[in-house]
Amino acid sequence: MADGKRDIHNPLLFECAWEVANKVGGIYTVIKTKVPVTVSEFGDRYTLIGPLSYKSAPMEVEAEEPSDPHVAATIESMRAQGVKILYGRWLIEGNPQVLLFDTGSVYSKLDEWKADLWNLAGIPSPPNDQETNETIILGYLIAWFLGDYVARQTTTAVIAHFHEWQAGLAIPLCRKRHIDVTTVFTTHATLLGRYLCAGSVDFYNNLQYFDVDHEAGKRGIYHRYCIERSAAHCADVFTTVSHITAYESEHLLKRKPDGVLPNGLNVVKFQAMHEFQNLHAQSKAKINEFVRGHFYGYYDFDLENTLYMFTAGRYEYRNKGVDMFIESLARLNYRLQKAGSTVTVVAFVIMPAATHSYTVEALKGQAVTKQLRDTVTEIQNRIGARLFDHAARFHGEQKAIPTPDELLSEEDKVLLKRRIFALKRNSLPPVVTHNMADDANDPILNQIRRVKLFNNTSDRVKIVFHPDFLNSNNPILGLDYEEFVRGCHLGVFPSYYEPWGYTPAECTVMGVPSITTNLSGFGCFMQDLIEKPEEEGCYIVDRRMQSVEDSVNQLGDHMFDFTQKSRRQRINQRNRVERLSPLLDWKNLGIEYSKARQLALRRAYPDAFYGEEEADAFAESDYFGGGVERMKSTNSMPASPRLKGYATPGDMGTLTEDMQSLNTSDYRGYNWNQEVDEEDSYPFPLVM
Ligand code: G6P
Ligand code: 1S3
Repeated sequence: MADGKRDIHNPLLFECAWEVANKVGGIYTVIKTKVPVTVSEFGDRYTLIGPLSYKSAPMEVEAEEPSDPHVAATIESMRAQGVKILYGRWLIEGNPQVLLFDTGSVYSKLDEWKADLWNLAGIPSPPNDQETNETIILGYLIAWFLGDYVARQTTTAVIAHFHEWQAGLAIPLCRKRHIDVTTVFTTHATLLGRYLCAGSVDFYNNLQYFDVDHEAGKRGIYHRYCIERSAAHCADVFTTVSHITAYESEHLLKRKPDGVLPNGLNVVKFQAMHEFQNLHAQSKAKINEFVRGHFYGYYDFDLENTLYMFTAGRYEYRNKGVDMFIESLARLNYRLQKAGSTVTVVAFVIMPAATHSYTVEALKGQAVTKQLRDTVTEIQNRIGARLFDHAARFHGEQKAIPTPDELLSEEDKVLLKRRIFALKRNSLPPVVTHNMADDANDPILNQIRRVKLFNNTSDRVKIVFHPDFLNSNNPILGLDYEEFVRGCHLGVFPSYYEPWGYTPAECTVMGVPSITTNLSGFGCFMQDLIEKPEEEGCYIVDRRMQSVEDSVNQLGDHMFDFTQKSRRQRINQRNRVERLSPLLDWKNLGIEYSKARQLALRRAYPDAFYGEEEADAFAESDYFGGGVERMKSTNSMPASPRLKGYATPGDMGTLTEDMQSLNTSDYRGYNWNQEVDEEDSYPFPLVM
């Protein structure tokens, strides 16, 4: 542990995560988008540590020799003992140093380390849990590196920041081995929370009553839970990504987090508003192309009067609220039909699942429309040539304008008819683009079958389930995710379990309205910051204080109201949404990470801070020089969103030593404990 002699003014930072240069899910986005602000604070005193994935690292990382001689010596010593390491620069904005360990190179040590883990921390590890084995190896490698490094480099303080249990095992090891680093652990969810919510448990009403060891054991994740809990308890500073997950962590991991570090994005502002609006129109045109192909034979609706809604994310049917989304779509369909509406809604579900590639029907749809387009282009060229020739020729006293029959030849008509006849089909447009590995038991397909949204002509709501990531090289829906989001009109994310939720945040910075819930970290964050989020195009469904039925109705109402907006209203709303993006910019939110690191240094090296006003001043300062931009209203711009009076999101940050001494679990205005003491003894009375 800390010996108090290290320089705490220019500390080194090692940030460790499973998803460094290795995309699996949301943590990759956190790490990658945060790099520019972290590099601007630490420069080359910052290094990211993760596992070496031979699938992605060769494309993402450029090998380089470390400039820090102690890092070089440590790596050399580990290599001499058989550890394969890639050190270099991650080729992303900010170009940070990365240190990647090949876990496969030291599998021979697994049993030894498992035994050590049991002796040291009493954490068991079953033989066949590959994810845990990887976690153990990565944890031991990181602890090995840090221990060796701080033994060589003895002058400067070292902060080690760990994300999620899969990178967090090094924390108890650092503590038990008295390695002279200060540690921060950020959890992006809790293992038990995710498992419990995915079942049919009334999670939020029972949070404080779960027998955590028993529940973890019942689900076969006791050993993983032990790793997560020990990381949370052994860290100098423990944080989460939202207040709702802080509350969950307090009850499930049994340590109240020191504070909340909300997730940001690397926001790129356009010079002029219309630029992102133009991007919407361009991307929408590409989605239109897909829709023409997918619905061939049944394409009887007007694309000028069609709205694109979507949900996307990790395939967690209940946690991500897909159940609620599909149910609400069915009700929306009924309401639009009943109202005699001419609006069509095409709803996309983008969630990767096990598949055996595209269906023939889905591929055929794109092929026949492409053929039709090629034929029309050929005919168009021939008509152009005939028209030119006709106009150029001398006609004497006769008319110079040709008749349609003179322009469209019999051969052209036959060709065109053949292409049009090829658009006939015997089946309805498919609701899924791929052959599912387990079609009969797929929860999304079963729900679609239950509510009978089969893309009939009479349906005003059509549905397309794309069970794979989007990519511009795909033969179907060939757009990158960002392009796709920009082309859509509304993102719908009615999550039940969502520690943060990047999907609606990404919509916001791209100027796309979204619906989320007050059980998602993002939803609570926006609700806390903005007075009337729905007026800004950020709709938040209440899934806490009302029944499921009422939540579905509320979601349905938001969707229905959205379909009633005019194009002009939609354009205005997109402008308003886009103006919220500074709230989600790392340039503003990065300060919470800085505070966490400061707190860690203060806890590990209290003597070094003795008599210094600096640390206190730091917590108060406007570190990134601006905070959330105050949104000025001009005549040409939509009115400013009304913020709730916080100058910066940091004002709502909770990371102070004081927080520890407060006898309240008020993470940001929610006085959870007080509510617990009230009559119904529930933090929020959810009737499920
Ligand atoms: C953007 C474009 C406009 C276009 C509009 C369509 O704002 O700049 O030219 O008319 O998108 O909006 P909509 O909501 O109907 O897709
Ligand atoms: C987690 O990923 P998930 O989709 O499994 O971490 C993300 C990044 O913090 C967060 O946005 C998300 O809510 C969590 O659930």
